Amino acid sequence: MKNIHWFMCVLILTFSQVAHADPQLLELVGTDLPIGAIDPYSEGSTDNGLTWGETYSVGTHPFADLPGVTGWVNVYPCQGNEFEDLLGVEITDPGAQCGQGVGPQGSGLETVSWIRIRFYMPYNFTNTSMNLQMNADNQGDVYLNDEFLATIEGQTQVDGNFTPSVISQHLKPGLNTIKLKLTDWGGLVAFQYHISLSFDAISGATLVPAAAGPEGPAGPQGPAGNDGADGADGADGADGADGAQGLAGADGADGADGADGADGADGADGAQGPAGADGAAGAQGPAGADGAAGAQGPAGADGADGAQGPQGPAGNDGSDGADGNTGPQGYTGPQGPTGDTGPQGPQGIQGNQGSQGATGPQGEGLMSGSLLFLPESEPAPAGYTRLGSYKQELKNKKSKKSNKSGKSNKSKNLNITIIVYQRD
Ligand SMILES: [Ca+2]
Repeated sequence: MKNIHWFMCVLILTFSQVAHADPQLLELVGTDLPIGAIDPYSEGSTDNGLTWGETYSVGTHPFADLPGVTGWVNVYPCQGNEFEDLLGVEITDPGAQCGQGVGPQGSGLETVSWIRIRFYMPYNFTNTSMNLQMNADNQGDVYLNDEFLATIEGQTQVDGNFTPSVISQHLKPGLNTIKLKLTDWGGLVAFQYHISLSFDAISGATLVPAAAGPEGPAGPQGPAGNDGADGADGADGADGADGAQGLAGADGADGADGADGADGADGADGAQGPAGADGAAGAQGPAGADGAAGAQGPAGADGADGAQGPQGPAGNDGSDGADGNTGPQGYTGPQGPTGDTGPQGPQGIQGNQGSQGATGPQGEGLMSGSLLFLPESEPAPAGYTRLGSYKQELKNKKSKKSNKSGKSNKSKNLNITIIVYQRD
């Protein structure tokens, strides 16, 4: 499929069997291939041209397309905003894996990739013109055979600036290279192109297939072409014309002189001899160096979780937290036990004199120094001092009254001990 596309779209040739030039056309489109397809015309480099590899169709792009072109190309198999690229590789570093820049222009964080398109031009081409159209996210510097042509930003159709005189100044027979320095400022990164190169020559241009490896050295020069055939004898002895130059070979030897003509009037010149045969092709050059390494394969599946490790050592105690707000007042608790009697307080201030009390009962009426006589059986009274005692015989009057009743006829005296107290 890819080879068919390459054959049909890249190169339109008109062959010529004779030595006069015909119109030739080389047309390159990047790209209308499906997403993930390798662009057969361009090669990419992420190391400033040290090595070159494939470029990829990355599908549509938010920028406007070039007329007649629908897909975009990137050196990386991604545009920088997917979780994995077109080859299934997980994207963990968009800058390294997709060429995605991370800053605006001039921030110093741009990423750069290079693209090149190579083709061979025949010898002796004329009337050359190039229609070069490119889109770049975000900036492209365009070179032809290392000669700077233009800088484009976003969609810029570099068209019409490359006049035949400019093109003829930079184009050359043999290998030619168009380069694009692609600088990205962030987000998506891709480029798009449509190149039409027309000229007149006896043969067309030949594309160097992408990722074909470096160019081999030139082969040795082919052998000289055969000598041109002798010119036909001139009717009147004129020399025959030189043989035609062999293609790519050394000049053919001069044709042999024609035979002398007969005397007489000169005849007309003989017809030109046929062209000499083409020289043999040069030996094939040595094989090119190996192409750049392929893209990294997809990441493997995640491994199973490992066993739980041993418990780590206890951490240090954290610092005390800030004091909390004062909580609401709690419920009243049960009454506590009676406390111990406290020390005697200081003497209080003398109170006011109380009101006069009620009149008390009448006292005993004895003044200090008065004597009080009490029988020995009575307890000592308060407020008195005992002075002494004595015995006294008392007449029993009660017994005389009883005698009048006739029951008791004999009186009896009472002997008692009297204690004498004195009022204090
Ligand atoms: Ca961008």
